Order: sequence, then C-alpha cells, then structure tokens
Amino acid sequence: MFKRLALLVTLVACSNLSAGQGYIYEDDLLLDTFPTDFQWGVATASYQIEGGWNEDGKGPSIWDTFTNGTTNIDDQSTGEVACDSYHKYKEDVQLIKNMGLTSYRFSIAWTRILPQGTGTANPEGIQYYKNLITELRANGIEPFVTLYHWDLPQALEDLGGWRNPDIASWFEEYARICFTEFGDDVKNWITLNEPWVVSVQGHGIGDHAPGLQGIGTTVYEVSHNLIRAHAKAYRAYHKDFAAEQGGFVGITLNVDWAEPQDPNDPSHQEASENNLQFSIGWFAHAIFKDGKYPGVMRQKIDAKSQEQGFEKSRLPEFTAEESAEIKGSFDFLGINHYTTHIVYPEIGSIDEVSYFLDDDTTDYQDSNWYPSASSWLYVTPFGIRKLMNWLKNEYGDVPIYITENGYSDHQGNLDDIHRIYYYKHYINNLLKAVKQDNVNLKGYFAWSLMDNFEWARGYTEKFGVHSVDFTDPARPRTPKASAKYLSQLASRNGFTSSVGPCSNGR
Ligand code: GBE
Repeated sequence: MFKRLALLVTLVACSNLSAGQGYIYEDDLLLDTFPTDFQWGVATASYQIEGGWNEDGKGPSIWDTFTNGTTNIDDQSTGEVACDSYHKYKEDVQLIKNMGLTSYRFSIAWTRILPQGTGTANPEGIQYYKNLITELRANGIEPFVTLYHWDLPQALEDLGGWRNPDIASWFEEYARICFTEFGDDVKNWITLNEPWVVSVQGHGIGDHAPGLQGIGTTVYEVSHNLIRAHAKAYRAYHKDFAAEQGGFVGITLNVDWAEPQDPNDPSHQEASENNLQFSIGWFAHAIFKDGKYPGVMRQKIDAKSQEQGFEKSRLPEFTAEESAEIKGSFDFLGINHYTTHIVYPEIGSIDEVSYFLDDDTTDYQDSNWYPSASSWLYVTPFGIRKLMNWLKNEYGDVPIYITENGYSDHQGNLDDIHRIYYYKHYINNLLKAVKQDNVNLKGYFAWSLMDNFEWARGYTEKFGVHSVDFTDPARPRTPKASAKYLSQLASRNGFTSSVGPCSNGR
C-alpha cells in the first residue's frame, strides 16, 4: 500500500464517473454552521518552525543530525533557523489572534526540556514553552500541545531510540515533566504525531530521521514501542494529573482515504478495508478497540513471516499487561488527513519482506485530480467525509479533532486560490459529516500557520496560510488570502451564503 512506486498516473476512464463512484465529483456546498463549541485552529511543529537549534541548553535531536551536512534534504537546508519562532513566538500568536482563531496546535521539542532525553531538565527550555503558553492564554487562544512531533533526542537515538523497548519509560518521564510544568494551562495533549510516519519513513524507507531502512521488520518493532509509549503517557496523566488539571490526552494518526477502485466489487471493498487497517488500524485498533493489532494484520503478517522463514512473526505481540494499558488509552482521536488513494487487491509477493506488500493491496492516485506541490497530495475533498464515517463505524462515537489538513504549493504566493479551494471543499465535507452523518467532530486545525521546514523537502513545499521570507534574517510573515478565508469560516463558524469566493451552492 501507498508504495512510492505507485505514484501512478492512472488510465481509468473518468468520463463516465457518476457521483456515486467517488473519484471525481464536486457536491453543492452545504450552507450551515458547526456546533457552537467547535474549535478552529492552525498547527505547527517544533523542528519545522522554531530554529534556535542549539540555544539555551537545547540538546541535539535526530533531525539536527539528519539535516546537518548531509544530502538528505532536497535543498540541503536545515531547521537551524526555520521560521525563527523560538524568538518570534509573540508574533506567531498575533497571527493566530488576527485570524480570530480559538486554538493553536504546536509541539514541544523534547530536547529543550531534556537535552539528553532523560535525567536533568533544562529550565530555559521549559521557560520558552511557559512564555508561549502564557502568550496564547493572554490572547484567548487554547493550546493543543503535541509531545512528540519527530524530533527525538539524539542521546536516546544513540541508545536505540524507538527500537529500544525502554523508550516507553523515557517517554513517560518526559511527558510527566510536561504535565507538571504546563498542565495548569494546557488541557489538550497529543502524545504522538503520526507514529506511521515515524515507523515507515523514519525506520522503513529512511527518508526521515533517523534514516533507517527496515521496511518489513524494524517498522513493526518501532510501531510497537510507539504504541506502548503513548499508553504509558496516557496512564500517567490519568493516574497523577487528570483529577487536578482536568485535561484530555489523545494521539494523532495520519490516514489517507482508501477508495475501492470498483466500489461494487466485494474484493475491492475488502482491499480498501485492509488498507485502512494496515494504515490507521495498525495504531488505532489496540488503543481504540481491544489492545491488539487488527486481526487482518495479525493473520497476514504471521502467515507471511512463517513462509519467509522468520522464527517469530514480524508483528510483535503485546503482553496481557500491555494490552490492558493500551486498550482505552484515549480521550480523543486526532486525525491528520490530506488525500485519497484508489485501492484494489493484489497479492504481495513474499520474496520481498515489506510492510508495503503485507496487506495484499495496491493503490494509485487519479491523474485527473488537482495536484499540489507534494507528489503524494492530490485534492480529493470527498475522501475526508468518507473517512469520518469509516472512523465512526470502526471506533464508535469517539471525539475527533482534525489536527492537520492542508495543501502545498511551490510559490508561496499570497493569492493562493488553490489552497482556498482545498479548505473550502474539505471543510464543507466535514460539515456534512457533522450535520448529515452525525460524526463527533470537535475541531479543525489547518496545516499550517505558516510556510516552514517541510522535512525531506526542505523549504521547497509550502503549506502555510502565512508566507515567510526565508531570505530575510527577520523572517517576516505575511498573511495569504487563505488566512483571510479561514478566518471568515471561523468567524461564521461555517458556511453562510456570503462566505468566500463562489459560495452560492458551489
Ligand atoms: C504531516 O504528515 C506532518 O505531520 C507535518 O509535519 C507535515 O509538514 C505535513 O504533513 C505536510 O507534509 O513513500 O509511502 O512513505 C508517504 C502528513 C507520504 C502525512 C506524506 C505520508 C504525508 C504521510 C510516502 N505521506 N504524510 S511513502
């Protein structure tokens, strides 16, 4: 699934697609509003915006190592300065305030709090986030804080990082410091951002830090420890902090919608289901259902591992104690969603040991869809509504936040009509999911507040609703048209007949 090779241009004829088939259609907009307590926000992540990479006692992270003096990043850039939010956080808060948004999702750099990953905490690093949180609160903006958005302390990587089972305790120790220091003012915590990406891109393909390539093996060890770590932090919060602080802890998972190529063919429906179980279910099933991996993963990976001559299944098992700790370790589900793939069944060869072959599906994206600057991101607004319904069916009525959703271009121009189109139609599909399908969606965070360090793509792909001039040491920010569009949606809490371009029905 989601093979890099499968960035395919499809030959599927689209001329006869009906709305029901789902590849290409544009519904009329629903002119209605979200529930009154709906949260509107923007999101960022520490390494992508902060800079200040070695200031005030911060320790090096795996992204400092991965970017520094290597060819891992397209434009050979790093996050050493990035948007300089380490110094410009007050301005960032004003950008959010000016948009009239109610919340901000940012992440804490573990290396600012614990430069060596464990042990002695760094008061200056703690102070930076206290200042940011105070500034947000003073401006009426609710912080949603991610504890881990990929910048692992290098000191812990040197001990095996996410491959070392001890990391669950290291993460708990770090999380407890954050709960203690910031928990009076932070009521919404996200343990991990996109453990799928940490596993697959960090430890499978290796295009992300720490750059390991164990696509059929290491990825499953790493995901196992990520889930264990998440659960430990969740349990620590509810054991020792929740009663006093009254907050909530969730996890953010990335998932693309898997559209069956032929929605009437049961084998294609099954491929879609399996694809979703291998992507989001890999992490969500144990947490939101029963403390175990999805049955289809257990069955397929066990069988393939045996045929491939492994002594044990490549998919580890949770102990009974771990299962009990993991099951139910959530107060909400955070979803990062961007795009859709068309999926059909294809038995994966066992000659090659790969996560991408384990699910016996293959996929592509339709070349008729609007593209973006990111090879993987095609504009498919219908997918987000189908996904919301799938999540509701699969995991019940859990509160959901869209913790990221957004669109990239190369130019970073201010009149960013493509991004407005994207937000308009994705958010309107979410509105339909809430109003017509009764999905329990609590809030929406656009990715991203501003153009920033886009990981292996450096500064070449821009997701911001503010542009940043990276050639100017002052890193000035300028709102794009999409910032104004989002602030209109937020101020009206949805769609009314006069919101934005082309809003009358379409
Ligand atoms: C988010 O991930 C990140 O949380 C955020 O930090 C980032 O800036 C933003 O997206 C924009 O990219 O060859 O099968 O591994 C998979 C988005 C590519 C989720 C890219 C993996 C999108 C999941 C290619 N996708 N990503 S491969």
